Amino acid sequence: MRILSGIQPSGALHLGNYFGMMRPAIELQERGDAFYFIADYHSLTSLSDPDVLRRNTRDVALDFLACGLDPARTVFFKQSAVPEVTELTWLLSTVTPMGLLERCHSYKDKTARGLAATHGLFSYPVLMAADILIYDSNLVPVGRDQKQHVEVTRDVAVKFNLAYGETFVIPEPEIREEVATVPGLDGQKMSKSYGNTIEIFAEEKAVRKKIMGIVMDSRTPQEPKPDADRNLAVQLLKLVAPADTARDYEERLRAGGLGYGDLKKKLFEAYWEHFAAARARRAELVAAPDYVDGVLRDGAAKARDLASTVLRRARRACGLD
Ligand code: AQP
Repeated sequence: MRILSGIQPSGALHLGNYFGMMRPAIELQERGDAFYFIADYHSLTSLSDPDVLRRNTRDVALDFLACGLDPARTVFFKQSAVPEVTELTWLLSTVTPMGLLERCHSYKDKTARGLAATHGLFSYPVLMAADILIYDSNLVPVGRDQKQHVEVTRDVAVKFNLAYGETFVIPEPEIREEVATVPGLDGQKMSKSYGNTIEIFAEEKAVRKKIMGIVMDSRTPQEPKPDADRNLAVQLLKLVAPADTARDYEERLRAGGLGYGDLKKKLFEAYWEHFAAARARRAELVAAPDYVDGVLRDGAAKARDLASTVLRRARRACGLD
């Protein structure tokens, strides 16, 4: 089974990225042949500073490796190190109905939030289809926000196969219900562009301030809170704390007697502890830039090998060769 997933270097990675995609992807390394990439072509739809793109790309590599991506098992590479994917994007775009792209939420959401309405942003799902299909991927671990794009990929692959004969594997999304949409500091989906994130690796003081600043309602600590399961800090605590700790805090909040300040303090402590080992590993990786470069270089060579084979198959199928 081949597993494929990507992450944009469009800003610092956060708990939504980690629990929605990185952790499931890291666990899936054990179950198959994993290909994970840093989606730098994609991030050009929202980033226009070359230095920032270079720095973010490096940071994503460090973050993913620190969190447990194992380059001995997984092919890890920069999307743009495999330019074959852009050629496949063109082939796929010729069978992609406009209506399919027009129905995608992401374009509407992002332009509504002020991103430039470019062709790249509009056709992003076709590049994503190429990302997935060019590695004959079977499984794509993603957060719920990407489900529609994996469905577009499936539709495009079926269209191409119908037009030119069996060429592409039809992939399945893998979405974990319990972390399908991790909420941000304001309760909306945690997202780099909403400014509501808790980064995986940020300065202690800055994250503490963010967590302690989560706005709660004005009920007194003594008041029982029957809606404790909907409390944002409880929801986040369930992700980062041991299950019995999270359950205990939820029960104490429900019963009354636990103040929001103490709950947020616990959330910060659990968050800090959850990523302690990864933080130490990241510091080691920062000091080993040649190692990180080597991982990405080796990954790109392996990815390119497979991508060229699949691209050749597609070129032959549609008559270019
Ligand atoms: N809040 C979230 N809950 C669950 N999964 C999430 N993902 C992102 N946010 C959440 C998943 O992370 C993977 C990589 O995402 P991405 O950075 O490539 O793009 P994104 O989904 O657009 O992430 P952001 O933070 O929301 O970035 P911006 O603001 O730049 O658009 C994907 O699998 C995604 O589902």
